[in-house]
Amino acid sequence: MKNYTKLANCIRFLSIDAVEKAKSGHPGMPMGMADIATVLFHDFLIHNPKDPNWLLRDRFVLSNGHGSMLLYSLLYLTGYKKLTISQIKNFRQLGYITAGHPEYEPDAGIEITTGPLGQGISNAVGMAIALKKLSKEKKLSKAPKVYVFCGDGCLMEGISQEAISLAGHLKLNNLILIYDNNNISIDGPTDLAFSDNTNLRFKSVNWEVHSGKGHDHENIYKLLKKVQISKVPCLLNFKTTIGFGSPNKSAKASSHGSPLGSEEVKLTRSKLSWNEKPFQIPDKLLKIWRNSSTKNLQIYKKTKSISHTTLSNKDIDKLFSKIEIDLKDFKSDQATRKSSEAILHYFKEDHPILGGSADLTGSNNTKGKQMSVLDSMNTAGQYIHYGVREHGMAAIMNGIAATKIYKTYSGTFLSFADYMKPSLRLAALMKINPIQVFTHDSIGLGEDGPTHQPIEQINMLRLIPNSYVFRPCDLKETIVCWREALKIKDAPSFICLSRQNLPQISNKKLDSKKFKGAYVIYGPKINNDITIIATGSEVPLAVNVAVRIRGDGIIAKVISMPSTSVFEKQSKTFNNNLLKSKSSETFVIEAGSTMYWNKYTKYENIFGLDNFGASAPGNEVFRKFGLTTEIISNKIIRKIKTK
Ligand SMILES: Cc1ncc(C[n+]2csc(CCOP(=O)(O)OP(=O)(O)O)c2C)c(N)n1
Ligand SMILES: [Mg+2]
Repeated sequence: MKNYTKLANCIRFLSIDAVEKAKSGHPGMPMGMADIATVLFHDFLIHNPKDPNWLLRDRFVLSNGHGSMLLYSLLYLTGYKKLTISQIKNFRQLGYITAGHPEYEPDAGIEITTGPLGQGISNAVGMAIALKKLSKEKKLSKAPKVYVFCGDGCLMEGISQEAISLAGHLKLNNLILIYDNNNISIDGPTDLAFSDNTNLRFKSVNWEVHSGKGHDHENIYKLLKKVQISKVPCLLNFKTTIGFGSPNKSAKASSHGSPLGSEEVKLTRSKLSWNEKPFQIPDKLLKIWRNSSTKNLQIYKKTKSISHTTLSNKDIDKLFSKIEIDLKDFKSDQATRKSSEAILHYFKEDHPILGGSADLTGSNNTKGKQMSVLDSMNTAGQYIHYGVREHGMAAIMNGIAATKIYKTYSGTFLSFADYMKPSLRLAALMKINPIQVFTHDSIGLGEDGPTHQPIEQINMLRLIPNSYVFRPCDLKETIVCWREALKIKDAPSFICLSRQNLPQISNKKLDSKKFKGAYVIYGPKINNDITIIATGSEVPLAVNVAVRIRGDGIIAKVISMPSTSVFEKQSKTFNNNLLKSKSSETFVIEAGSTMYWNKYTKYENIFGLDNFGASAPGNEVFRKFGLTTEIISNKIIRKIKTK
């Protein structure tokens, strides 16, 4: 056996020294998990630092992302080119990839962004799903594995239960969760707030569970060996000591999140017999680390040429031109969620697409008719029944999207976007591209009432930097929005769709080849008196208003704006020209909170609602909140005539 203690101390002291130099960070976790990480990387993890993007590598996820120096140390020691010693010396500094918490950088071996606890476990479930699916499609004998480190915090977070429950159900035997069971979190010993029987908890959701000693290299090796051939996901529950090696701070919360301090660093060096200068790794040890992945070269050579296909923009354009032509004569009123379904029916079995819904398949209309269900028997399926687990679903989708193997989408009601927000934000931060289909997108859903009627959600989504919000008004707009969302490589998309039927009105007006997020759907392009912007189900309402006020001599142009995000990326000239009117009065109609629209016009010109909806048929709820042709027309007429 190798001298794991010395190898592990390389991780410990790189972490201690980096945190010390940065004057901030979390030394306790890397010190506590160094032994397990060392055995894992030397003897089990299949990766190639010289080719970080090797498709069939194992994935390593640090769900307890505060221990980021553990990951950076491992990547430096094993020889990832982007992770130089200068990166380690500049931990937490501007412009370096060694950020406070790991930030997605696959070229450097950072497989996912973590930090918000619980997310990484769930991301790993998505990676395991994608890798099993890929392996089945490629007829490989086994799937790459996903190893995840997590701490007490990740397991206290509710999202972890959603993810492990689905992982157990799907029998993801390529998923190995390694628990840093150190009984410490920030406030002190975990018994302040946490008395779960973690092993029983995992067993109850069909995991294989083993307990081990996290500083006993033989024991760590034995358990990692054991789980290589499991039929279900595995938990390795290792008892560890946070801050291992620090005479005064080990096993204490004080080692969690601040530098040890120069005195304590000295004492730790002495205790662990580490006589090197800060950031210095003895050549002999570095060489062993650098050679640790040579064991993988054979499998690397055998599988490096295996690749996966993606849907190119050209493929997408071709498919969507066909959809547009096929459906161009569709004239009936139809909910946009149904229009969306009509599009999904065009996806083929061999398209690299992985859809799903959080138990609302029949309401979100998210399942294309040829899509087979992905389950423990059919690991190559195209559709996941996520169950009622929205937060878990969004994080699992991030894991799928981060592998870049499949384009993933799924559905729930727009009002439940709140349940998913932390993961939606992380998708945007990581620049990955899952698509969320949010149906029942306004008070127009009616009788299910205010708990289900979204108000502020669409604007919550619009406020997430680097994300795309779509809210089409009919079938043709839905086709264009789906096409655009599928093409986006570096941001998540949110497609908001109606429950209620809507007329087909964009046919002649929307130039689908030149989509700029907004266009004139009714009225003259120039020399109009006023401008009315509307989105989704309120576009037909806006057109009715424009027709009605024409009788009073007011000429309005109606702008349908199915994507504020796309529109706001256009040139100022284009945008100003589109919105221009003789009176410079712009009105907005959207059945949701008004605040976002302040940048387009003044508060009194916005027809929306800053209140919760009501339990009643949809058109009555619209009337209650003043969103009818008559009420809006009268208000506009009064305003313009008294100007
Ligand atoms: C969602 C979320 N809530 C709170 C935090 C702040 N936080 C960071 S680490 C931590 C304690 C985690 O305890 P544990 O996982 O046991 O880590 P250890 O101290 O053992 O390294 C907390 C509360 C966070 N990062 N994410
Ligand atoms: Mg802990």
